[in-house]
Amino acid sequence: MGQNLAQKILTSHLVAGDLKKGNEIALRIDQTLTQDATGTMAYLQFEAMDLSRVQTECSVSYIDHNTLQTGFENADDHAFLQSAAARFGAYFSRPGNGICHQVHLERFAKPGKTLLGSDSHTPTAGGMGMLAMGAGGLDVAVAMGGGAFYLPNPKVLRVWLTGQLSDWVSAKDIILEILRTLTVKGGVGKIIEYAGPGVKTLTVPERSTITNMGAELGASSSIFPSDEQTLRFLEAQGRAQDFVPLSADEDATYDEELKIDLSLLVPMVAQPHSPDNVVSVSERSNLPVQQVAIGSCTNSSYQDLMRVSQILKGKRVHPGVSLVISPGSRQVLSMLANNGALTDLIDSGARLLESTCGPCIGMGQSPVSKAVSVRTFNRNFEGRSGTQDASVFLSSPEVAAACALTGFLTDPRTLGLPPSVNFPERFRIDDSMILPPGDPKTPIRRGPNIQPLPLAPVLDDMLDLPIILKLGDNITTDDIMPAGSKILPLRSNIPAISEYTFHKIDAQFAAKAKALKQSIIVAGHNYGQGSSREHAALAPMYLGLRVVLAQSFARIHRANLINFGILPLTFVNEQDLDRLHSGLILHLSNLHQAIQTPDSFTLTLDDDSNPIWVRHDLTERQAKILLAGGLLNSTKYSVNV
Ligand code: MIC
Ligand code: SF4
Repeated sequence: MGQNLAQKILTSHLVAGDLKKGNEIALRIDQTLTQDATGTMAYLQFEAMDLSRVQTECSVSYIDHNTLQTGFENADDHAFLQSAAARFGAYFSRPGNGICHQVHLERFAKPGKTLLGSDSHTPTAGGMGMLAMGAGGLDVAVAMGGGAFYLPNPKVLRVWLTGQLSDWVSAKDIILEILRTLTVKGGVGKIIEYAGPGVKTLTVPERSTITNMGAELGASSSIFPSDEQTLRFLEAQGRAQDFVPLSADEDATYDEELKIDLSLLVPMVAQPHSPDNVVSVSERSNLPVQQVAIGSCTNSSYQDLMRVSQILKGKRVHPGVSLVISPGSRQVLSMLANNGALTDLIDSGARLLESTCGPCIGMGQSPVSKAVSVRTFNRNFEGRSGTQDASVFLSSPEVAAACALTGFLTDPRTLGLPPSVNFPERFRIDDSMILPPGDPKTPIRRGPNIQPLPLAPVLDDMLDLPIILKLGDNITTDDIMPAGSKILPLRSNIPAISEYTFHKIDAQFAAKAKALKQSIIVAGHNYGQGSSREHAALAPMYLGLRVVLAQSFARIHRANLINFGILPLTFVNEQDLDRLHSGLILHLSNLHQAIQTPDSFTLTLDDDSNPIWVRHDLTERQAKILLAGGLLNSTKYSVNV
């Protein structure tokens, strides 16, 4: 029987486990990427493992998240990361060179290879036919050291594309339609594989908009075949030698399928406060808009911004709208400057930002109170923009540009002739802001913002844990550990950043947790969706969180909990969540034995009601990590744990 594309790459990289049997599999990782908000932890962890040089084909350390530099903290992190990259043998993409996923696509991604990144949008490189996955920094540090990456054996969902996009409809509308259909939980445990005659109509940057937002489906990865479009992109990037053709076998089978006729799609928006709250723009048109933000790793390619510049050329941004644009990379920015499109953007009244994540992660450009902000980004979680009461809508660049001109949520099809951008024969290639691996003797620069890593305590056999928080469904890692310009600079300092844990849900959380010393959280489905930030596990661990009992977990966050010694449990009977409330004490006994046997076990309650049945679903490897008090704590630690 033939194989699908995901299975082909999984098979060629499998080092443990069985693709047919389910359970956990382990993969060899060819490339890694880190960014500065998660990278300092990853490199501190790499250092703590006593490894001298990275063992991958290529590891790249990017600076793109924390570039506001309102104090010494960001710059300290940059200096640390630059010295660590040189010493440990990684490439270093300097601040200003661009957003990790955009630059990786342009300069490093290769079809058929595996990529592990300490950022949930690492699957962007799936647009290049690469199996690219997000993970916590510690898992990436292990992969940099040559260790395998473990993940639950994914199902493969085929999205079968037919037809061709109509004028003014774009790749963003395809992924918004998929989010509307499958929801933010719909991709959990799956690789989304794109196929069908519609695939060849999409360029690599368009495909990458789609694979990027597969993260919002909760998918482990998303992937497109490697074909003429891939070759065309690689040739234009001067990397034709990296091309290999790749596609599913004719008789390949899939676990699930979704069919989309591209010609039926219309311009869409995701409404506040979830990327799956999708409707057509026309359903919300005439809503006044105060801010438009164009950029992020989803929609800031050369073609995206060229289309925006054509829409804005010769016109003026509406006086009631603040338009900000952050190009995805220095390559994109210099091409816009070179061909005059930048002048069109400036003349229209757009405000130009650095080629970084910027407003996407609340690093500046928070909108006015109660604003409607239309953004080409991938996440619109409440408060992520930095303005708690803002309503953030996610859209394509075309919709965003139309709103900037009219001051209302606008279906761009009302604007007349659509933009038309030729795919460049050759991108402007200048890798001078990517520093190659340096001298292994390079001293590590450690400013006062770089604090030592806290280690998890060993899991006790018996625990009496008060419920510190009871939460609902789809709790994001932004809820657990918010980002933004005040908190992000503390990513290398766990004692300081832990003060902000669950800050937006309960400003007293850190103080309460410290007073309780040990605690448990109970929650609904998809706990920990969103970002890969391991700070959402590290900081609660530092504050004494020992167990999370949820109806279900997001993949990356569950792995991060285990890596940092927090036991993730799920309910056998989901309705039991209704019986729990904060303050109640849960008793766990014989835990060591319980997590080493596959059976479910019980927690007793101090109100003497019936016990609660729970499951751990840990593999033997994960149970060992928990018993040792987390991955780094394990005395028998090796990169092959
Ligand atoms: C995000 O988009 O939320 C981030 C910031 O890129 C995160 C990583 C982080 O928290 O540092 C992600 O997506 O993993
Ligand atoms: Fe950066 Fe936003 Fe992309 Fe995260 S989603 S990597 S913050 S641009």
